[in-house]
Amino acid sequence: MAGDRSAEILRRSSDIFPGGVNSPVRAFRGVGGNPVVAASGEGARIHDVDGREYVDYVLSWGPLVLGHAHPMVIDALDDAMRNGTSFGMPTELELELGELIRERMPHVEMLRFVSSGTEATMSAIRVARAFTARDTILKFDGCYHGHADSFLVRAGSGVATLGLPNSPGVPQSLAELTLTAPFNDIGATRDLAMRASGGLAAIIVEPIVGNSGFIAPVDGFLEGLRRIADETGALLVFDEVMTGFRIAPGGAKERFGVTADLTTLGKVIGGGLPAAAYGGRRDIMERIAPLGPVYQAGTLSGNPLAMAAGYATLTALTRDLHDRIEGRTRRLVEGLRNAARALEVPFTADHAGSMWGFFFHSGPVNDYETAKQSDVELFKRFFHAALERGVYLAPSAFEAGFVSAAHGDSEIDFTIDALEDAMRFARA
Ligand code: KE4
Repeated sequence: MAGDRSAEILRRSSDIFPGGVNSPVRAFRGVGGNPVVAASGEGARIHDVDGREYVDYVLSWGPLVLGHAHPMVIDALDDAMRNGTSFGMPTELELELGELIRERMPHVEMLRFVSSGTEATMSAIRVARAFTARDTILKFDGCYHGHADSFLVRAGSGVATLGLPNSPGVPQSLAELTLTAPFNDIGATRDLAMRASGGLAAIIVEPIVGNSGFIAPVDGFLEGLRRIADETGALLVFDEVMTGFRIAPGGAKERFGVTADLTTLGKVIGGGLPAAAYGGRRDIMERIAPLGPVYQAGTLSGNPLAMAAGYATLTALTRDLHDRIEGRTRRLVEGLRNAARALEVPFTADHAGSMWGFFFHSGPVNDYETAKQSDVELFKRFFHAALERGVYLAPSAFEAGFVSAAHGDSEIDFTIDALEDAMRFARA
């Protein structure tokens, strides 16, 4: 349960912010009870305003792949901010981060920085619609691509957590331009794509779904999307806002060998500050203003502090460090599987790189409909039991978890013991 100071802050916040929060999934509506209020973060740990400590597996919903307040990021910010915090002008910092991203993901031939994943996906769809001169897009049930109107159709993350079918306020005429297929169902996807009147502008997908819980693509699914895109003239968009620099150093292309026409990034590339990007084929990105006619702009796009934090983060995230974090993530997932097996709790868990997730479901979970059949009530009890034992998980059965460079063997051992005890308590 949240402490007294958290409760008091939330009481006041609820008077000024809808639900007391600045993003819905933080409100604990998916697990009940009051959210804890963060006070500080150090490495793998956070402290709430009541002085309680937790090993953190949310890591700001993905950005903090190095952990909280990493010295390299703090030093980079300290240097950058003394030169000013924003210019609204080109800077060398944005160039350095852009070139580093392209070095790691050469298929991103040209990119544009924005300040949130929503801006990145919204802009990617706009340029895809312009490039193809088509209006209809196809997304997947349970995938979340941010809160731009076209995406709030059977989305994941907070939309799934709150059980909202689709968001009011999205014009029906626009929602009709978004088709939704079941993730991992290439037949249904092909049928929808072939029947789309006027053809598809884009197929957008989370290469590994992190917004319905963790759901990996079955063999051949992403390759199938590539083929459908090629056959129909639609652009393939990999939304890597969450998977980027998490599932492999070179992202989905390295992990799955499938090349998207456009890629969106966010979270990790800002190192905890607001930065995201969209990019890909040069012939598509050259349609973006001021080079081309497709307009997109942003006051704080390429903000020097965010660029400095992102550059420090990606520089530190060597292939060797990525592999080490992946190894600890694997040990965590295997430890939880063993605990569930010993306790005879229906459970399935998986990971890719430093991103992981689980369901209280015997598995396999290959799509959102199956994910929704998991035992959410057990998840709620488990979440709070974990919190009481010093482990902070995503407050939703439909989110992924993350591990950072700061999660050492002692944190993983502590977590496996705590979560096994939480599972024993929650299953009763
Ligand atoms: P933002 O606009 O929140 O920066 O990014 C939107 C977005 C786009 N694409 C993917 C694959 C994403 O996961 C997200 C945002 N992820 C959620 C958590 N699942 C952010 C947390 C929140 O909404 O508070």
